[in-house]
Amino acid sequence: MWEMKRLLPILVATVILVLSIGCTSKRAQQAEAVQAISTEAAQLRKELDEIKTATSVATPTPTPTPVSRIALSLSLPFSSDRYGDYEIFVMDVDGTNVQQVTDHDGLDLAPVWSPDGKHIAFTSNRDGDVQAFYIDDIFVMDADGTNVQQLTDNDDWDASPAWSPDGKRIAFHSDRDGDFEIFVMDADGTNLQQLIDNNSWDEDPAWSPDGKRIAFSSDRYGDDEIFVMDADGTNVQQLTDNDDWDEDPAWSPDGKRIAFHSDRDGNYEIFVMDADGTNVQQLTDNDGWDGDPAWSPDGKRIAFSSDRYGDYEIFVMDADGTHQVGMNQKGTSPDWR
Ligand SMILES: [Ca+2]
Ligand SMILES: [Ca+2]
Ligand SMILES: [Ca+2]
Ligand SMILES: [Ca+2]
Repeated sequence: MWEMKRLLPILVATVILVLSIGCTSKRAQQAEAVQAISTEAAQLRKELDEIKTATSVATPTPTPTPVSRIALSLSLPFSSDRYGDYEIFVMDVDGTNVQQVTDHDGLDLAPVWSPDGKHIAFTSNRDGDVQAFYIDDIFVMDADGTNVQQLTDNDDWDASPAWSPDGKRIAFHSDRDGDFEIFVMDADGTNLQQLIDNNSWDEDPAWSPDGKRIAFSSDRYGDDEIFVMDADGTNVQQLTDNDDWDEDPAWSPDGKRIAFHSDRDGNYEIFVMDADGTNVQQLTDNDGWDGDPAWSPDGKRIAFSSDRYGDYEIFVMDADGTHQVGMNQKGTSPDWR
């Protein structure tokens, strides 16, 4: 019995020790489990952050689709100017939402969108005698009409600007050497190059969508024909050949076709041909003047101006000449982006 009395505390101590070891062991296991969960959570957070980073790189902020609009020039009806006060307007493709983007006594003509749609190049005599029709320079402005910059500055007739597809250069025609020639300059007006030098009128440059060629019209063989040359002025090829006036070439966005206007039926009509001059098709046919063709960005339609109902108005048709619709908007020189 005494033995039991002696042994009991030892036994109790042993039991407590065993239980204590057991508890300690369990706490250790719990701690290990917590540590493992914590490590796993950290790893998951790291992976999640990596996924988030990867996702944000893979999907940049989407660029809003630019709204397709048509720029045009229009003579304001209530002007004291001798030739009227031409201003540049832009409108939606259905003829609504018309906005005036220039407001100057000078003649502001022939607007052309930069390829990114942010700027409009145009022709104006605003820096000099606003009564003088033949003293024009090339200007560029933001698409809302602000930030106007003058790119050429002389007393000759610089007109018909055309952007290169990369937006870095602008071609135009000028009579600074006595007759019209095609010139090219950087989009800020520097680095001028003359591409043609002869005694005829070389006009209306239009850059091919791949940037490699420039179409233009020239009367070097009597009446105007459509020509095309490399963008450095070499390798000139004649695309039309007839006794009428073929002018104002415009490349389709895929570069396969060239629209132009011609008076080969007595008044002007819009025609389209393959880029090598073959497969000519007449798109308009009426007694009025139809000209200034400008392709839609998707190449499915062509905007143009026509006085078939009296005043010059902006029209749109399918690229095969069907569905010719007046936009109920007076104006000339449409350009579509
Ligand atoms: Ca004006
Ligand atoms: Ca010339
Ligand atoms: Ca001709
Ligand atoms: Ca006609």
